[in-house]
Amino acid sequence: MKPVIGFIGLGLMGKPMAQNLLRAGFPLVVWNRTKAKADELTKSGAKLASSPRDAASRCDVLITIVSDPPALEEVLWGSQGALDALKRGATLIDSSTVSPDLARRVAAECEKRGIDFLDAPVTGGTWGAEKGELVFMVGGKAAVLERMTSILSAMGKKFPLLGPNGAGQTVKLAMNLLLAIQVDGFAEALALVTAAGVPADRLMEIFLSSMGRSGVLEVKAPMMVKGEFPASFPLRLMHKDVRLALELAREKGIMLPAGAAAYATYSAVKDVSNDDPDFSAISRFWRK
Ligand code: NA7
Repeated sequence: MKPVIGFIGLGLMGKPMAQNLLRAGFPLVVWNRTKAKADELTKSGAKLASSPRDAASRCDVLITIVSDPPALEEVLWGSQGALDALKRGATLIDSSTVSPDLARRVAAECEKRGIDFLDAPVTGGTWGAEKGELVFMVGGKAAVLERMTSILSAMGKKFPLLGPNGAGQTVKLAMNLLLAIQVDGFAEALALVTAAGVPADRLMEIFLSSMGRSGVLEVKAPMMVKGEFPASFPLRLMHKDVRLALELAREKGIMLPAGAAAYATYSAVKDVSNDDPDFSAISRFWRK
């Protein structure tokens, strides 16, 4: 019999992930702060929980994917928090992007309660979430990951174990730092040619056949040239991830000068954007 899965956080990423679990035949109990986002899932057969605590009490495996560290703390430890309601022997998988330090705190609290825990943030964007082709970056124990394979494969194509709890979040922050800097780099190149009076198309022509091209830029560069930024990965979340990467660097005593510069630019754009754009909207920094 398939385990009952609790799912908390039906945002851009969480909803398609939960849909894939339903499609794969897992019994699903969902909770989202904004209840309406659960409608499609409940129509397709998911049960609706009244709180994180209620979702946790009704499942064998709980998956959380919420915005940021305060949101995760709220769903786990808030007045209706999930952690105290999980059964001994249950498994918690957190796919939010948070600090490695918070992941280790969650792991310690789980251990006290006899609950298995994996930090398993994802990469692949909404496209990967919809297709069930996410890559999970996993921190935790191999035996726990092994038991979760059938669940993770309903949502993703790869789930390598990267080390003990916290390692998944560490690699995720490093990856997003890299993506943030690449997209900032293209935005600067675009600003330079445009300011110098050469049309953006000319830059694109060379860029797409040069060593400078990359997976993320093949998707984001055309959006930046057009000036259209529908959120696939919102700038507010990339801003949070670069901040978490810089905090981790400070904690470890290293400098990330390019990351710090990119953070300042993302911050400036975040402060003037009220439409929740994609992180490629960093190129707005140079718009008059
Ligand atoms: P979204 O689309 O912004 O979704 C965020 C989700 O987190 C959404 O379900 C929110 O509920 C939920 N949230 C935010 N704050 C809280 C609090 N305080 N309590 C409970 N639930 C909360 O983000 P994505 O799906 O793109 O990304 C999710 C994570 O994956 C994030 O860490 C990324 O960096 C990677 P709402 O619907 O707003 O009520």
